Amino acid sequence: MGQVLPSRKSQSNKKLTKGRKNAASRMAPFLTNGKSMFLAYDQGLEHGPSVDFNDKNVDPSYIMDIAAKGGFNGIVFQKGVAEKYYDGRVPLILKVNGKASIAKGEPISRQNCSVEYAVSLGAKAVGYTIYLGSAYEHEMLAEFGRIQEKARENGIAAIAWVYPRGQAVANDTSREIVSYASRAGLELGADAVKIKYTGDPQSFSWAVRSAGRALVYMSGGPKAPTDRDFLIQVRGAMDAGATGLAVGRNVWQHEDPLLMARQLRDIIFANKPVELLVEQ
Ligand code: FBP
Repeated sequence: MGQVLPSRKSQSNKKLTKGRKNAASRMAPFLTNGKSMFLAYDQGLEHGPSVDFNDKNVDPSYIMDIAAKGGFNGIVFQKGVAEKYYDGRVPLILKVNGKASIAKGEPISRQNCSVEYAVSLGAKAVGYTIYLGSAYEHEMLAEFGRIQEKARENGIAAIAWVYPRGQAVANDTSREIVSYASRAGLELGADAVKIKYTGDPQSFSWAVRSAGRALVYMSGGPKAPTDRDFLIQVRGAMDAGATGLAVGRNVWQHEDPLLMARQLRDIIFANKPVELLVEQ
């Protein structure tokens, strides 16, 4: 009897299933029961040490330790910091572009590290910032396209920081612009998008919806006046369907970063209300 070959339909279904499974599995190193939190530490390049750092957090070893002891699912470094300080305790997301804040004008952030080099440093994902709406948007869209494909070839995730910015952007946290950012991430092939919070769960849920199967991470922002203020934002993002949070300053500028990390874990993984964590 001749061999029974699988039908063309079942072959293509298998390919489709494999493609979808891969999309989820690329982010798997960063997920705990489908949720996660990342510690971001590229502000030394983005803002300069005198703006954000103090005697403690200027030292990347201090941050590596917070990431490990605080139960973070990922640490975000530029390559220079990764080369000298990454110790493997937490999965690495390597930022492959970045810019300083000295020059003003329309923002552009260009690639400074190859995907292959990121992999050689231990990265399980690459991160890339796109300033959507900038006069140089086209350059970043094209570059992210190449990086996303290289990430696929190397079997790692591509995470897009999508920040609408430039003269054309009047309000970078409006429902319209943030959902445009998250959708752009999906359209461009990002496995996950990191976007600003819109200010309330209803409007943020449209941004999550617009991202489709791309996972959504809320971006932390400057340190909030109180813990409660920040935790309310995180609670809102999670209620809106976010996968988690990518945070920097609100953790490592905190006088007790591990306390803040524990409160974030309580919201993200244990689904606790803010009222149970901090006093009114
Ligand atoms: P924070 O939680 O400190 O805001 O970090 C998130 C982040 O995306 C960093 O990765 C990046 O350095 C910073 O924000 C960029 O901030 P901005 O472009 O808004 O100045």
